[in-house]
Amino acid sequence: MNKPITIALSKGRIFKDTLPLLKAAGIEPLDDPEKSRKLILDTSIDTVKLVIIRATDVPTYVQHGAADVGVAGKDVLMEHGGQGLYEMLDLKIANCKLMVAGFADRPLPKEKLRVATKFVNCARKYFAQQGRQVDIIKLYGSMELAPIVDLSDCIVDVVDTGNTLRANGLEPLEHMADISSRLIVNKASMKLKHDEIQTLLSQMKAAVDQGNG
Ligand code: PRT
Ligand code: MG
Repeated sequence: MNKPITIALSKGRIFKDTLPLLKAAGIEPLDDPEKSRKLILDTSIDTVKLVIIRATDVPTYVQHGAADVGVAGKDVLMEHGGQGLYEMLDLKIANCKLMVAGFADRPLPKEKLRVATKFVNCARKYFAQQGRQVDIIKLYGSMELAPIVDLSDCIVDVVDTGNTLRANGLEPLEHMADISSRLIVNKASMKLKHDEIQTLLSQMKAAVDQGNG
């Protein structure tokens, strides 16, 4: 019992929304990642550490067992592919939608649609399923700029309020997927640290069910 557990989290909305769920499992970080430069945080439980990394890196750490457990958006998981990990629990936090967005008054071209996105795998799969021919342009951020400067006809991005789209003259055009964050677990850890992880899962699930997310 009490084997060490490492949990991978990203700063910002996921960290903020995961805190109350971790607290329900008795886990409270001893440092605030928004203030500290530490990348590994101790917690109120000696054997539990948090690693603070980029949101897109969380599945990679968990896949390779560098973290036993992680919290990642479904968008990031779909893009990663999910190899080497189990998606165990919908935490119902950081909710948003994966969407195609563009100019409302400019119909999307039927052929050679130019799509700017950081979600290249999700976008390729979505348009291929519909038999639409696309050129994918990989970007790392500020996707909304791409149609404005005619780098692309549309973008694929996550949307919450839609304010960022509207501020740039864009609108959501097609709904691709509803997104929330998931608790993921390394496949080997699930066997080797079964009791510790099951306890964590059931405590976090109880908090999600009570609406603490
Ligand atoms: O920011 P960074 O480049 O480090 O990485 P990241 O953007 O992947 O991380 P982070 O922390 O911003 O997002 C983590 C996860 O939160 C994502 O993987 C999503 O699952 C989820 N999430 C929920 C969101 C949003 N809501 C969201 N609104 N991720 C990003 N956004 C962006 C959106 O694309 C827009 O640019 O926030 C901006 C504001 O959104 P609107 O629609 O409310 O204007
Ligand atoms: Mg971001």
